[in-house]
Amino acid sequence: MNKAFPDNFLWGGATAANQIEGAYHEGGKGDTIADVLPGGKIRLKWLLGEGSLIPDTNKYSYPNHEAIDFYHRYKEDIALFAEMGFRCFRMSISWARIFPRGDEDSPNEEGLAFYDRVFDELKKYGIEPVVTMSHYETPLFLVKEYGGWRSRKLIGFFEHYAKVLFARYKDKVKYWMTFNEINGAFFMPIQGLGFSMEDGPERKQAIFQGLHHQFVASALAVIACHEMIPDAKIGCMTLADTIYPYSCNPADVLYAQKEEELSNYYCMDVQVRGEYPSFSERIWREQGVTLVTRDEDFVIIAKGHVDYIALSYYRSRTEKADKSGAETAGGDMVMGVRNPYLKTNDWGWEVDPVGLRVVLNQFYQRYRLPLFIVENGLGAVDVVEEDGSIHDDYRVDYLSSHIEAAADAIADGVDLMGYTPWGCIDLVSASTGQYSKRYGFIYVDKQDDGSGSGARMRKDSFYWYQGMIRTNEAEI
Ligand code: BGP
Repeated sequence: MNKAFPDNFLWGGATAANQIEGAYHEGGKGDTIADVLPGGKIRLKWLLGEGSLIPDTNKYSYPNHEAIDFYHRYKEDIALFAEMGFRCFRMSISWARIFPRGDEDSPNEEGLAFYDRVFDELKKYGIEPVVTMSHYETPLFLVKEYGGWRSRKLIGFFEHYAKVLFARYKDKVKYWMTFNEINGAFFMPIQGLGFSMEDGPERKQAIFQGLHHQFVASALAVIACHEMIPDAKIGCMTLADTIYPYSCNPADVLYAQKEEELSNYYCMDVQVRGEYPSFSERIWREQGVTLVTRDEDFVIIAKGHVDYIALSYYRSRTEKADKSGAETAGGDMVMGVRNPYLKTNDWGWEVDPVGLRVVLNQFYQRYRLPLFIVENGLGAVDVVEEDGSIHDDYRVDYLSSHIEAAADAIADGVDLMGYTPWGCIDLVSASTGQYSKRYGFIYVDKQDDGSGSGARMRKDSFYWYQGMIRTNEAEI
C-alpha cells in the first residue's frame, strides 16, 4: 500500500547560513555568535556557557568560518537540489551579512545582493525559498555590546532588519520564519539568545527575559510581513519535544506534563495564540523569574500571531520525576532518561518515528494551524567506497520511517504543508561543530580537521529521495 501526500506538498531540504556559507569575513559580513564556537566535543563547554567569546585559533578550530563554502558554490548545490526535485529550500539569512554589527541604520548592499543571487538561482529551477531570519547566528557585536537578547534594544534592531528583508525580497520569498527553535533557549541560550552564562538563578531570569524580547520582536516581524507582503506566510519555529512519562506513576506523568508545558507550549502559545499560556505564572514562580514588560508588548504579541508552525523533530524525550539511579539518554543538552524501547544513533540520540506522529497530532489538535516539518534527519558517519559510492541505507531507513509517520499524521487529519530534512547537504553540526556528523543526501568532502576538497558527491539516499519526491508517496 502507498500513502499519498498532497499535490502541493513542499518537499525540500533544510540548512542554516552559519552551517553552510563559510566566507565568514567576505562580502562585508560581521561576526556572529556561531563564529566563536569551536569545533569538536569541546564546543559543549561553550554551549554550557563557559567558553570565551574571543576566538583562539592557536588552540581551537572554527569550522563555521569555512563551513561547506555555499557562499561560492551555491549554484552547484542548488543544481543538485533541483536534480533531486526539491520544491522548496529552507535556508537562513545571516543577520550579520545584512547588518554586520546588527544595530546600523543602513544595510550592507553586498549582503543583500548575495541573497538576491541565491533566490534568483532557486527561481531558475522553480524552487521556493523558505527563509529563517535568525538561525543561531546573532551578530557578535550585539552579544558583546548589548548582552544579546537580554537587552530590550534588540527588539528594535530585529524589527528594522525584518523590514529591510521584507522590502528587498517581497517578490522573491513567500515563506518566512522568525527565530529558529525559539524554545531551544531553555537548553542552549548561547545559540538562540546570544549570551553565555553559567547555570544559576540569574541565567533563568535572563532566558525568560530574553525570550520575552524575542516574542515581541517576532510579533513585530509578523505584523510587518503581513503589511508588506500580504501574500506571504510567516511562521514560528519550534523544537518539537515529544515527551513521554517514564512510567504510569502519577508523579512521572505530572513531571512529563510540566516539562511539555515549558518546552513545547510556553513559546508556541505566545507565538500562535498571541498570549502567554495559563501556566506561565506558575512557571515564573517556580523558576524564580520576574519578567520586565511594557503594556504595549501584550498588544503587539496579540496582533502578531503566526500563520503556520514550523518544527524540528529528531527524537523523543522520556522523563521521570526522580532521576536518581536512572540512565540518562545520550545526545546533547536536551536530556531525559533512557527509553528502553528505542534504539540510538551514533551520537546517542534516540530514534522514534512514532514520536513524530504523536507530536504532529498534539500540535495540530491544540492550534489548528498548518504544520511544516522543517528539520528531521539522521546524523551519521558515512563511508566513501573506493568507487566513490556512499551506501547510507541507515539514513534511508530513518527518513522513510519518519515520512511514513508524517503520512500517518496526515491520515489522522493533520494539515501538513511540507517536509525539509535537515542538512540535505552535509554541513557543520550545531551541537558539536563537526563535519563528520553527516545528515546529507549530498556528501561534502570536508573532514573534522578542516581538510578535504569540498567536492560534492551523491549518496544512495540522494536517489532514494529523488524517487520519493517524484512519486509523492511513502512506501509502507
Ligand atoms: C537543530 C538546529 C540545526 C541543526 C540540527 C541538528 O537543533 O536547528 O541547526 O544543526 O539541530 O543538530 P546537530 O547539528 O547538533 O546534529
